[in-house]
Amino acid sequence: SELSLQGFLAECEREQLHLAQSIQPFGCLIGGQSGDSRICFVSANVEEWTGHSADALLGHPFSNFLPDFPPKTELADVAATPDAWMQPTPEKRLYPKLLTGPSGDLDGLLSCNASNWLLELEASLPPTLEREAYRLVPHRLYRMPYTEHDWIAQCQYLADELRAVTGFERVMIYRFRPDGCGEVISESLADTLPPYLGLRYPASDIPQIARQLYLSNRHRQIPDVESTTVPILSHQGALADLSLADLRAVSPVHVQYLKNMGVTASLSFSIILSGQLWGLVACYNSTPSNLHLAVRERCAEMTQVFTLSIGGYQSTRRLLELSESDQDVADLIEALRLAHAGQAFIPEASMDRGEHLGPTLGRSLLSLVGAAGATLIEGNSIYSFGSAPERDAVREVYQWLCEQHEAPLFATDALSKHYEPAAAFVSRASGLLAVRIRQSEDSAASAFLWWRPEQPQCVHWAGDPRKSAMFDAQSNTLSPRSSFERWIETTSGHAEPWTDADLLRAKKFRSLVLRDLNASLLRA
Ligand code: BLA
Repeated sequence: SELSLQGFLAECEREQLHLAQSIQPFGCLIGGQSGDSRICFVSANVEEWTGHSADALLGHPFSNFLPDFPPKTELADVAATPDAWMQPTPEKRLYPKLLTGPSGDLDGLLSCNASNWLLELEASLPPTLEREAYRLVPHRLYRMPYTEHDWIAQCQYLADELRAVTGFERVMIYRFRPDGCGEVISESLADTLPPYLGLRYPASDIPQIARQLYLSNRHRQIPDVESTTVPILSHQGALADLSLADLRAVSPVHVQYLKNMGVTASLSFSIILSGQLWGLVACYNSTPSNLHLAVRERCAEMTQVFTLSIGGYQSTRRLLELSESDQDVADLIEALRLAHAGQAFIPEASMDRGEHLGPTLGRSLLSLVGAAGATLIEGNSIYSFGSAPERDAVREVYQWLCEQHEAPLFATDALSKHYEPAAAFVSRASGLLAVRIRQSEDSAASAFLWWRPEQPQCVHWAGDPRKSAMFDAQSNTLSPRSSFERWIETTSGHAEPWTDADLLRAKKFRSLVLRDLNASLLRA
């Protein structure tokens, strides 16, 4: 039922992922309090990886375990004691082949935060794979996309390239939208798999706490959802904070989600732009897959280079948008002038569709802010273009606007949340952007209203996701397909939100119309 779903989702947001007190078994962990090099937690598998028993480590100085740490080559930048070395530092440090355990060389990953330091150990890359792992990031990733076509190609290139390097079956670029929900904007996948490209998902599929963790970690690996987690043994009850741990055990809910997707291994890379989590690259495989730390690091490097092109593309788009918006506003003003000159403003009784005002006017109106419908109100006349509510409904919306909203600009992606009667035309016009030009008692009021339809109609999907028979009803609550349906539910009554650029265009347009009006008033 709806209530239990809400309760379940709230539960997800409360799960303290970083305090899991267990790890995945693809390595082992040793840790202690920040600034204190005594060991106060180890994972229960520490002996099989290092040859040192938990008892021999817990409560003892770190130097008993690794006398040569910190490495001599790094002594210059920090005071020479291990205690100083284990102070909180913002980064993680990778030490290839830090030591040799019973089954071979181990890479070390040292991380510190305010509460504790952690040293994680994983199998080192075999020499035969080194060449591949340390290959340079391909030149093409440094290209700056200028056009939308280049941008799409760049995303595809990253997805294809990461799929080739990781050998995974599906690689998706998953982008967070302003309201926190996510959209698959690019995808590289094996022929046999159903595409998720273009689908959108509710924000709750990736809880806030998980997003926070992706902000401080460049990659996250889950080699096998069937593997058994390893508990962390603690000295005198200390709690390990695993925020920066690569080995952190996975939430049971997410494990279930992955199983429902038919996924056994998952690998994700954070896309961080201006300190914000812009999105994720999510890689999935139906069989277990454990990539070496060096390979994960290289993939993270590729993702980071890609991030530069997002920034570059965004600023190019912004400049282009500025000049295009000037042109579009000018075109619309011109179309309005022509319509007036042709005396096309016939009394409302004769016609309420605006087509007779000339084809350019309708087109210019709609394209100014990317709307599906537009209404022009001049005194008592109402002209609509494209997909807009009925005339009487429009009149009432307009009346409500004049009574309730002082500001000349009003924008919402969910009109019915502000104005209840709008529920009657929610699928046709959930979004409203309104610009009023004059409102004084003696002058004829005029206004421009733009409409956008309810959201799912705008989503480009490959096939109807609701027709997928991939998942049984029992697991349905946690599959990407059922999540997509949940997204449709949570966004019902909402249109694609108006962007800052849309609002800027509307404001520009308003000030130009005002200028023209004032000019003609002066002439009169
Ligand atoms: C993590 N959930 C994730 C991640 C993705 C998704 C991409 C990042 C890590 C990963 O890929 O393994 C969601 N994956 C998706 C979506 C698609 C996809 C939407 O392929 C669509 C194609 N997940 C839920 C609910 C909860 C939840 C209701 O759906 C509530 C607990 C939890 N998701 C959840 C958690 C993580 C996560 C806890 C973090 C996993 C971790 O890093 O330990």
